[in-house]
Amino acid sequence: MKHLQIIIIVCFSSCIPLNLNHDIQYLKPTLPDLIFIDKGTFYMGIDFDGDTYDNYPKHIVSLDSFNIGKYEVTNKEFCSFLNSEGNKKDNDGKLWYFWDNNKYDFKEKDIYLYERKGEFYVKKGYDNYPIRFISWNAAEAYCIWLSQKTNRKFRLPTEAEWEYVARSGGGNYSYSWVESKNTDSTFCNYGDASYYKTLSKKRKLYYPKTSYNDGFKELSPVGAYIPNGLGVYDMSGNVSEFCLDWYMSRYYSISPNNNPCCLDTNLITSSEIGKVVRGGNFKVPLHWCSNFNRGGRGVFISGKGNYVGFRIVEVFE
Ligand SMILES: [Ca+2]
Ligand SMILES: [Ca+2]
Repeated sequence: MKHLQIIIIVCFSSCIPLNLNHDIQYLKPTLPDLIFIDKGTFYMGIDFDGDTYDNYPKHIVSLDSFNIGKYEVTNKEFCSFLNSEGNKKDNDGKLWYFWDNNKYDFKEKDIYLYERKGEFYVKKGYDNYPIRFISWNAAEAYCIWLSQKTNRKFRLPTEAEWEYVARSGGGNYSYSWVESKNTDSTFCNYGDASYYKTLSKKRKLYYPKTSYNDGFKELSPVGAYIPNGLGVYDMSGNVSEFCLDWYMSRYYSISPNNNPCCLDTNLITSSEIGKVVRGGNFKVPLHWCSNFNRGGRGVFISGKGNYVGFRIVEVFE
């Protein structure tokens, strides 16, 4: 097995499309564009409708003001971080970023940011695609690094902050284009008709068919669709986004009202070991991209996927 792993690493490294004259290395931090979100109070979650699982009861939440990333964090922005800090390992021994001899769901064509002799480059044309293949710890480390470089305070959004922004300030909208109906659309990057065609026969049996094409069969650059009511892009779809909270299915029934965030690991069950991800992505049906839909994703191994990224929040305390 060890021998096989070495072969895979060598093959993978040599297969990366490297034309350094055309690919770009980023060294200096770039501050992501930010949108100011004023403090406010809203009803988080939805009423129990017989079909809901973890996004009820609806409960009152008050939030302090913050800034949030206008877009998902991009390859260009994350590349500077990797060149500054290196690609470190999580506690499980796996690297922050994909560069691993494991069975992640990447293909060579999916790699837009790569390593060569310890330095990181972005493939030409992919600066503004969201970073993915990262662990939650990598996203957190990026926020810490950006805070140190700018003398400001960045972190991941809490789940409550994320939902408040996704709903354009707590409005009763199911999707980022300020839509309240659960309907097919072309206003965000989800698993549309073009994606459906790529599925195996077996997966098609379980995947809702749609006649809509949103313009992207796979990942899209950030900001390719209309923004939500606050001017924030891609809250629905493209990459799912890590939040600060641990995922806990019944958290809404015990959540405090002011600036809630599930950080107490004593509250969660052994099957809930993961950080919250929100917003759905280009590989799932539209209703998974709803502003209310919750999901949990492992911090370490399973956290690295071709459909999970993040955006940042700046706090003013
Ligand atoms: Ca799509
Ligand atoms: Ca997203």
